Amino acid sequence: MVRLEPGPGIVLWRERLDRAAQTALVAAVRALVAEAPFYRPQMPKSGAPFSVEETNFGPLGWLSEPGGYRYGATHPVTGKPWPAMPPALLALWQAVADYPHEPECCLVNLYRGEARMGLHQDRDEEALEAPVVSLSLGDNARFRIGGTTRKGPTQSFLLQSGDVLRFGGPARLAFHGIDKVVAGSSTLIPGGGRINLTLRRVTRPAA
Ligand code: MD6
Ligand code: FE
Repeated sequence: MVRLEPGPGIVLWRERLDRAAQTALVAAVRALVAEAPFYRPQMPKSGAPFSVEETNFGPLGWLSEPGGYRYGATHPVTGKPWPAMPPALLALWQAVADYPHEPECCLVNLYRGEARMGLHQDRDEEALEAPVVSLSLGDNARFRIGGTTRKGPTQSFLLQSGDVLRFGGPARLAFHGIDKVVAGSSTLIPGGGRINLTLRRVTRPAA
């Protein structure tokens, strides 16, 4: 495992999970997706469909709807509460987040075909003092990150299966996105593609 610091507040652990751990996590995700299926979110206002499919685990799920972004406790299609986060993800958060409270949302992004994610900030959380931790599984992806304004310089690096990225502090509100996914670069996920699991604290813990 190699720990890199591509910029202030950004930490990247290369292959933080070995292949066996990745395989186990994919199996856990697939089992939970049977309860909380992937669905295609819609952009605020326009209602245009995302190219990625999403679901969530944990007490709160992140939702994008024509009315805007929000956190909610239930799946928009099934109406059921989101399944609990796999213990391996809670353990990962505890190992890398450097934050004393549990995450509340695990957003699951599935990239197949030409799916990508435009530059955005993660800023729908009250607990901005908590970092965001993300894990990549499956195909390689070109990740782009800049500063806290939409304009200005950016850098990009490849995220590979098993890589863990944390951003917090000065990078907590950095703009970031996925330029492209390299189809066929990994055999981890049955049916191919890339899964990204993003862990976040949403509410500010009671003092
Ligand atoms: C992705 N990731 O890797 C999209 N957000 O597919 C994110 O949007 C992200 O990787 C906040 C923190 C880390 C991330
Ligand atoms: Fe994000």
